[in-house]
Amino acid sequence: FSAAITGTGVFTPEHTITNDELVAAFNAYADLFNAENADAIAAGTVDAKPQSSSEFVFAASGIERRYVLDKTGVLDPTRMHPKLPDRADDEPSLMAEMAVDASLQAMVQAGKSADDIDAVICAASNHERAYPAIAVEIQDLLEIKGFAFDMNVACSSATFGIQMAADMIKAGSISSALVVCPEICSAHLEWRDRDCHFIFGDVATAVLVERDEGLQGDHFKIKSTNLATQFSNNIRNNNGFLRRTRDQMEDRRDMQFMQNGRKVFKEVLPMVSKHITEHLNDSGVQAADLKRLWLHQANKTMNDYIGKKVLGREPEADEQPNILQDYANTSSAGSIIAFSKYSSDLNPGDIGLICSFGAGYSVGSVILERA
Ligand code: CO8
Repeated sequence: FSAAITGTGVFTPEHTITNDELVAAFNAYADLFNAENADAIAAGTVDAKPQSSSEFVFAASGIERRYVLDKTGVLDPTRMHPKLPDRADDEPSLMAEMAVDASLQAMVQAGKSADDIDAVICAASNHERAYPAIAVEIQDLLEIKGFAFDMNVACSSATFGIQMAADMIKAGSISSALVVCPEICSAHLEWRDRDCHFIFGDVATAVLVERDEGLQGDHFKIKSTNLATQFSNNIRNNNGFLRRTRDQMEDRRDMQFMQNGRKVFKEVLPMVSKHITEHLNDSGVQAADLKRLWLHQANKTMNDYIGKKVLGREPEADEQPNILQDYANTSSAGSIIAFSKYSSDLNPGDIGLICSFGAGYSVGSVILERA
């Protein structure tokens, strides 16, 4: 058997935060902090919070705005994180609700119903609770039979999930699976840290992967997938179920996203360019054959560099579409949003590559051919 992507969907939250709005809130928070800590700052025991700037954010990342589930909490200088009301156990969880929205879009695009789907993989950087798995809840809400499970490979969760689905299809154990990536990045971002407060946004994506046999509608054949990981502490979040076993857990900085951005930047570029080049070589695909690269959406300069290194020349704007200017970094969902929005114009036989990279480190690439 072989596998194909037959549908995609993107759930986009209603609220957007522009860089100017974000920076105004951060600077108001910094002013408050500095006023409250004026004596300690004067005594040299606490560092004053420096101001952020929209110009820096755009120049450093290429991000212009981001979508979030709740804007008011994030922009309240006395709060600086989203306010997402608790839901009763018999109500759909937030992640499940977002994923169901994206999944229904993918199913409509593929012309498939719940009866045609055998499995659900919820692949994301954070899961709203420990158990029951969010994927099983999504399966229940969509009335899909078969099985479902959660997995986490941070920003590479989508490509790792696509390989899991494709491999199960190739092995003959299922004939189709939904790979969903609901990402509530606003909840793990430290909005009070100017080094990273601009980085993330919220979104959910869904990809329907099916056995490539008698498929009628538009689809992309999965020619091959390739995954790699290499341990690094440069992107880390220490939040987890051992939290309450530790002392001084209130408001600890390491319970949110932390990174050594400069190091990540330097290490990502060679690792990802090499990974893509080797995957292409192993699959007998020339870089010159690639019509499109759908890259992880973290940083424009990083993507420009990877595109140039892989193609051996400056990519044309439509060869390597970015969505990060509008969505910011949405972790595992970024490359899938780019694929979902910028793939329908490819012609039969055209080849493209999805590549994710993230904490772990983790890199995943998927070579696709338009049927
Ligand atoms: N406003 C004004 N000034 C600021 C601000 C701000 N908001 N933030 C920092 N500055 C200042 C700093 O204090 C510093 O000042 P000084 O030079 O006096 O010390 C100066 O600006 C430069 O700061 P940085 O060195 O932090 O700025 P960079 O130019 O490095 O940009 C980035 C920061 C954008 C975070 C950059 O380092 C980056 O993109 N790194 C790559 C990592 C990344 O993209 N992380 C995103 C999340 S993780 C992820 O999605 C996975 C990515 C790849 C994983 C790897 C897998 C193989």
